[in-house]
Amino acid sequence: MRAKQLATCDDLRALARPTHECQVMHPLSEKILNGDPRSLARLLRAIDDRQGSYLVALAELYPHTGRAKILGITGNPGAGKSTLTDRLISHYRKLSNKVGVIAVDPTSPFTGGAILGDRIRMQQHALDEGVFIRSLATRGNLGGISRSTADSVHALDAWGADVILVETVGVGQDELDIARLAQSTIVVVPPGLGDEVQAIKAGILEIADIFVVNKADREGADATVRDLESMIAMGHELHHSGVRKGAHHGPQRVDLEALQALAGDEWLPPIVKAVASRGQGIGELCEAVERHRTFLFNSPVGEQRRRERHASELSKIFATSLIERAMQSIAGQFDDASREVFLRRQDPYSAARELIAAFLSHESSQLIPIP
Ligand SMILES: Nc1nc2c(ncn2[C@@H]2O[C@H](COP(=O)(O)OP(=O)(O)OP(=O)(O)O)[C@@H](O)[C@H]2O)c(=O)[nH]1
Ligand SMILES: [Mg+2]
Repeated sequence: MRAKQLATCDDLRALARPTHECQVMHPLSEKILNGDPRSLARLLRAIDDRQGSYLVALAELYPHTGRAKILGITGNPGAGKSTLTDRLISHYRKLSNKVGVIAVDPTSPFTGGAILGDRIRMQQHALDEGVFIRSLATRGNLGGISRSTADSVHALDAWGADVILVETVGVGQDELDIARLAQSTIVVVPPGLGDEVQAIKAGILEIADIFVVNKADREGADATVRDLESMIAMGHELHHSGVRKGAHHGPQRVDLEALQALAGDEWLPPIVKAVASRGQGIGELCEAVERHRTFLFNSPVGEQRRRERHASELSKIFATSLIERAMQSIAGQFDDASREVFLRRQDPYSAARELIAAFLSHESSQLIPIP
């Protein structure tokens, strides 16, 4: 005999709703699908505030997403990310693409000037109906902001953005998470970082799909390109395989073609030199973006990357929802357990195991068989 399906009380309440209720779309969804910017702005505010029925709207919009190019632009403070973003907006607008921009700003509430700076810098696009710019301040709540950013990307995608640019300062773990939302992550590096290039390596190298050495009008751009080339070669542990040219001191040239041949189907991040303030290098950057998209959409390794991106989004939502739900049902027990751990009467692993058991038992008492 087949096991009876189980449903929670909430599921049953949803099933008991009159069917016509399910057929009416959320008031914002329909307008957003028709490209209305005001409704998009309202949904983005609701997403930020986690307010109202924004999840219903997002669920309705999701089947209409997946069309946009999502580009992350990250790098150290002052590297020229906003200037580059501004140039990319102009580039894609010339191609008649609709563009969405999310500028995630980690500025503390005490210094909060940078968002204003971004707004002014991008102001030339403010009256353009084909551009939607949203600044999100993190105010110390980075975990929350990475979720809001992901949801906002879906909303912009459903609104009809052909390109979505997400600018974030790539410093901490949560900002790296935001960068990972993107299909193609562009890491902007100014010249002259020297040893600091090594320092940014740890987190940023893994997420870079394309490097931009910006401010190439300044001294040291070629040296930075060489630093990055060696970093990429080392990252792929291929530097023993004869891909370095010459034998002089300091960073050596790397034969990128040989490296690519050795890397096979793996994507090696190209390095583009740019002077964002003068609009130089933007064409090359966009060509690199297109090549990366061809890799993502036309190769098994690329498909694997896209699957992993979605799995990672689902896993984060699953984990957060699970913990929220568990905390609701066993909040009192959690407080008791943390006191026991504090008093050294119980170790944290045993306490966590007991909490899981209490949660599962609470949940199963809520289950009722579907008749
Ligand atoms: N010389 C030169 N200056 C540039 C270039 N690109 C940007 N800048 C300048 O660098 C400064 C910082 O540029 P932004 O675009 O604000 O840099 P950002 O990375 O967005 O900065 P934050 O958002 O504050 O982290 C500005 O004064 C720009 O005008 C460039 O290619 N060459
Ligand atoms: Mg900026």
